[in-house]
Amino acid sequence: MKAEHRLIVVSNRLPITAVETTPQFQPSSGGLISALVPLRDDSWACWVGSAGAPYEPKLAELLDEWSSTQPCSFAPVFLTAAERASFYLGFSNGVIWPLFHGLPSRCQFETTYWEGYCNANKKFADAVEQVCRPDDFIWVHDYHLMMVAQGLRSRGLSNPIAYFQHIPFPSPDIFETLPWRNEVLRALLCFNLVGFQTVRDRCNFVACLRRCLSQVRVRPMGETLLVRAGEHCAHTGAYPIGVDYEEFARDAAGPTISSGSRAIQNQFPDTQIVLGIDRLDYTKGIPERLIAFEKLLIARPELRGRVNMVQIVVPSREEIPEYNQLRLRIETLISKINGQYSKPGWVPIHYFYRAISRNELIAFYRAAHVALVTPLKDGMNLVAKEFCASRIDNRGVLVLSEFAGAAEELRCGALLVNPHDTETVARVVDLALSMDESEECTRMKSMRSQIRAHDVFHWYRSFRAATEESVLTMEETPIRSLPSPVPGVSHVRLRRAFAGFQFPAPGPGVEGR
Ligand code: GDG
Repeated sequence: MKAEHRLIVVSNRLPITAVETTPQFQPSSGGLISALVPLRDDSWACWVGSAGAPYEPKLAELLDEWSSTQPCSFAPVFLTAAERASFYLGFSNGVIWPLFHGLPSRCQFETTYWEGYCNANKKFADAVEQVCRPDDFIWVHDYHLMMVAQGLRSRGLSNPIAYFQHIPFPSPDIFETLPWRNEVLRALLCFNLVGFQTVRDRCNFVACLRRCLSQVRVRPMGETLLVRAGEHCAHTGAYPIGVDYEEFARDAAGPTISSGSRAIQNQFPDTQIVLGIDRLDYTKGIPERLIAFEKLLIARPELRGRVNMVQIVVPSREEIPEYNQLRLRIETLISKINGQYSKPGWVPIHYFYRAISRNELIAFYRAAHVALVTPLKDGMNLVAKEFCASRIDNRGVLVLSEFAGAAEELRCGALLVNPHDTETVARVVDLALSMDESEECTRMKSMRSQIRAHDVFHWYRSFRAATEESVLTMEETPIRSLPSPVPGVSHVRLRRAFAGFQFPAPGPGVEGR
């Protein structure tokens, strides 16, 4: 591997976040961080992201110190409170998050949010420009940062820049409600590669290009599509994210988790556990799931005292009022159900509103009879995959929303449900609780082999290979048939920049898995 061929990772959050009001850090939470952390290898030169707090000299110093002990350096982006309000809370989580999850009625299309988003994306691009060398590969993550490649191209950077979107991409009827739809699409086409979780998302992206932009041409190129719209051009493909299967399986087999899982089962003697684990979010379908569980208790009263639901909710985006309202709704539903059906020695729903340790999480995965993963819409959903990876006993049933990206891969063994149809969810949970052992094993084995073969390292390798391919293809395509992907940057210049570009092979920690 040549030293100059390095990887710059860019995400909204660094893997650690400042604890408010104190100069301290804690690990960041969420699926994106869970997925990226195990991938760090020798080629990772720098991780650019927000530190989760405005600039403060003590914080910057602490972060610097901490960064020097890590395998790759960290370039913090410090956002002011006003920038955070418009970029993060306003546009990213008040517009793009609901819109891309198919909920346009929740969007607040404020021009000031859009302006804040564009300005913050410029700030991220500034930070990348400062750490970036001419032939570094830049890998941008998720919907907060869709304008970063455009910012870098306008500064004249011609590095390969790839984008992976962890959340869904909506259909044209939904996407076109965005007042800045064309700006967003054109900015996405400044990346060399635009990657999605599922084929459905990629199809939606192409359909949105066709609907909103003129002169759109699409050409299949191996595993990807080459899409062009006027002066803009990029590759696009589907790369379903995975989990570190071997690590989950190894940890699940260890003595700490085995005894932790037994301890949980002992606390629920003679009852089956139905498990839900989610970040607090309206896309995760938590109230609908609780209603389905109540319908199960109504339809099958003999299950009362014989089944427990354990719902773990990890606090998230607490400064957004809607999230607090959601928490209130969940807690009201739980107390109503518990108030109605509890009897001495048995409470139907056990509820945790906090993050638990990774060991406890895996112990719960192992102790559960049924994992109830029912988002209304989800890019992938790692909980579904982690549950299966942890089931070294090949037991446990996964009830999975057909609207989670994971459904595309796990239909081989999961019981798929429409999370809005709470009566059917209740019936399917009932089926799951009474499934015979051999069917349970066959289904779980089949999901585990899929998850093992398509783990997070497979995802990483495929995505990097596709970026390399997209750069090479661009070199081979005759200039006349391929308009410059970047206004103001000639093909000659791009070709010169990519000439002889070789992507570093994944480090030993990756290859070995
Ligand atoms: C986004 C997309 C996509 C949860 N509770 C605890 C805990 N977790 C971990 C899980 C899992 C992660 O958080 C949640 O990941 P998800 O995939 O379910 O959801 P998002 O955060 O919404 O992630 C999603 C993902 O990005 C990756 O591309 O799958 O669709 O929305 O890893 O294990 N971890 C610990 N304690 C908890 O209490 N330690």
